[in-house]
Amino acid sequence: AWLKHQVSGFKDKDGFEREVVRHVETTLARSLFNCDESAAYAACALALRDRLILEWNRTQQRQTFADSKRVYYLSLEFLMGRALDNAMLNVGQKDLAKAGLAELGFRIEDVIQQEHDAALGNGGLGRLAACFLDSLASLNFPAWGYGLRYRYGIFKQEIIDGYQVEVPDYWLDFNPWEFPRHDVTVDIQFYGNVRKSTDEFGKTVCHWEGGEMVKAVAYDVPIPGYGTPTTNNLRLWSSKAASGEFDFQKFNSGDYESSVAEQQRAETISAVLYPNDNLDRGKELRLKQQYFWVAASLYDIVRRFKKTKRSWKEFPEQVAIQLNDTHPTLAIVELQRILIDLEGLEWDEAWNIVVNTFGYTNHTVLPEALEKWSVPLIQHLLPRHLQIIYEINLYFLQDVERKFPGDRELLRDVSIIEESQPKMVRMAFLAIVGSHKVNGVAELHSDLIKTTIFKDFVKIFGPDKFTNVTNGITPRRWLHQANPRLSELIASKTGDHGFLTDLTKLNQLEHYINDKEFRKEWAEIKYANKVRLAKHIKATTGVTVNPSALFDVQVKRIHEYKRQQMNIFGVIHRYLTLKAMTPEERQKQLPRVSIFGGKAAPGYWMAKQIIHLINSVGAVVNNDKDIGDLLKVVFLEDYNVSKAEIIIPASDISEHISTAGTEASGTSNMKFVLNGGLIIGTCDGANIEITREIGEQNIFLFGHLAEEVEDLRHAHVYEKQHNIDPDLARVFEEIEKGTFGNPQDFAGMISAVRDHGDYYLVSDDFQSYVDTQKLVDNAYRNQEEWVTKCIESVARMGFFSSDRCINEYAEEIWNIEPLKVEADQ
Ligand code: 26Y
Repeated sequence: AWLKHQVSGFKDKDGFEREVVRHVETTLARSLFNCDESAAYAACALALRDRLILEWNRTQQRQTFADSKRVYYLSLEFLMGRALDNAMLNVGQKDLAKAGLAELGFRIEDVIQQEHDAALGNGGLGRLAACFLDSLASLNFPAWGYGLRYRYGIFKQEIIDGYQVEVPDYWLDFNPWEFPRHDVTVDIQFYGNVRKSTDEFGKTVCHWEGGEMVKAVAYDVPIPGYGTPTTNNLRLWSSKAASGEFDFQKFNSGDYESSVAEQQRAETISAVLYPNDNLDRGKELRLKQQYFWVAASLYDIVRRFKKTKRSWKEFPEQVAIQLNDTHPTLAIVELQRILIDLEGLEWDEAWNIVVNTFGYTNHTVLPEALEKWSVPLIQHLLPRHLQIIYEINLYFLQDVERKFPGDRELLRDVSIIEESQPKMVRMAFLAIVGSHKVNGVAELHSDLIKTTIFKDFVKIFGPDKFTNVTNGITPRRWLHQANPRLSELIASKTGDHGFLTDLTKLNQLEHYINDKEFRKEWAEIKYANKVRLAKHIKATTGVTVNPSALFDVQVKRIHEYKRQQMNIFGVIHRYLTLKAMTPEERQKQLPRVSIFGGKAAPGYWMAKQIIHLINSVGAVVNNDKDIGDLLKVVFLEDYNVSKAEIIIPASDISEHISTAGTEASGTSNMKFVLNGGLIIGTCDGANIEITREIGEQNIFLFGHLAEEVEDLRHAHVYEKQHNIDPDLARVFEEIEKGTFGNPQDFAGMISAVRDHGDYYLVSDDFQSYVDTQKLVDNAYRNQEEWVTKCIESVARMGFFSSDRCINEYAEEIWNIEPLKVEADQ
């Protein structure tokens, strides 16, 4: 009953089996006798895909026919993970598939694991986009995602001798989830110059001429909603040479090699995802990616709008475009260009349409992550766009001058063009000026952008332009799929799986907090998930861990602001404390497994040093006979979405310990709590709202507050040698003695704290961190109370569904409504 819509699925397992066999024998041209797990995966995916396509076509027809407003989510990253399990669950066919596969001699878990992750993203921002697509379809919103079809996703991480090594992630060998649309192409122009002419009415018209052409080819990915008739579309653009397979002129004149080279140059644009997360490097190829993707997407959106034969002023009533960070900001300029240069609208009329169409989401306040592009680079690559940017800036600054006459400082501070050498275009400022709403991703973050980096814009546009939409996660993937046993247990108490579409229903669990049988099953499920992770740890690292120990997890991109260095320093402190004890004392300590995972940007030297230290500490601690099971330290290689699905449900405590004010929201914090784990964390990002929802008694908060950070940093500047916390100094001493290998290897991490101002306040928060970890130990000793905390927390996590989040965007920013289907509602 909770699955509102029954898709055109298989009637029974036999029907499913027949289709799998058909695909094995015909599509894959293999015999059933040599059908291995990978062939079983392929056939299973193809069988399911056939059904998905029907729903997808119907959805697109329905949405076109209804002619209602659509939302377009522009994101350079979509961190989708695997699709098969998600597709089976969303269309309600997993049980049947499981039975069918079993008859063919396969375990569904093994088949699912054959799939390569679609890893077109770095971290939080990309995974958020993926959760949003799931919610948009599950809530029946007419929505499209637009992104790039990278040939290489985020690199695969190998750990060799304790160091990160990057391996290319070529993932497209077999991808049944994408449909090439060779008939949907857009020619994209680069370079060239601008010619002016005068039309018959004496108006100046600009023509962007010459330069290079590259072709964008659409690849579509179906996004099924959970139990809904909606299957939305994710359109990814791939680049190829505009002249087709070969430049025939060059080919015929014998210059075969250079025509192939040209082809390859064009394909370079969509070749690789940039692996930086929260660090802007200003590479020309990345700007090319951004324009390529934005221009193709806008051409597509405008083409679709034009088919409705409406007048241009209705554009914002038909189209909402959300910018996932500043990466697609050129879309603002491109739409203005289309309207004035190609469609002949007046500037003001066009600009009104533009502003009412766009919304901009900010994901960071870190200065090094705020995008800027040099004026000479834009001038070279996109000459007409630079002119339009200057004109947007001119009108904006005139407006500022009218509101605040004579304030030269203000004009300089808010100018879209930074008067540096070379001049730079500040993309966040352009995004703010060109959008009707700007949002942060958690309350604290949204407050911070209003009072720090964007405060002048609040003064100019008023506070209503700025809003908060606290992030959320999809409970389908992050509870139902990742933790099926917990999902079933919850369903057995709440009556059905309705909590998966209305997560606030989890609050019914509060009635069962004292239910003995329920608590026992709850604890058993956590234990089973830990056993599963322990097996994974053994298989991938060789380290044996005790599933009864407290599992302490920090998995996320490696970054100084996220403070994995503080965590490993804390681990060393724990190790030294244990070593100093008598064997009798040691007997009384609580065993703990410290689990790390995450990728470092290939050029981020300090992050790589942190990974190396974690592995070096593990090598010593894990082999120390005095320590045994009391402390294990593991670094899990190649953290990604499918690994997260194993790791998160197995956590007892997870670490979300960023310097206050630096982590915009965090979303894994929500995933861990939803899976019955607790948090040790700072008062940062969504941790604050999680605390408000689940109660202070259920979270381990520590450290300085965001409002104190600036003063603390400032104070260090005046102390020549920063006064280090004594326990931390002891840890440094041990590293410098060579206990964990060559101390030179870790000198940078230590001097960042001791000699370079400790920008991330590792020393300032260390005492508080260590003390709070002791509280965690003590709390875990009381298993009864611990389980109570976990159940109470899960019961109160309803707010953090991405469904709630998407409904807020729909209401506050996009002004769109779901598209109901008569027969289903
Ligand atoms: C400029 C470019 C190199 C760049 C590329 C990727 C800049 C930023 C990023 C990625 C940022 C990111 O993942 N931000 C995270 O977004 C999450 C979703 O809102 C937040 O939960 C998380 O706090 C934030 O760090």
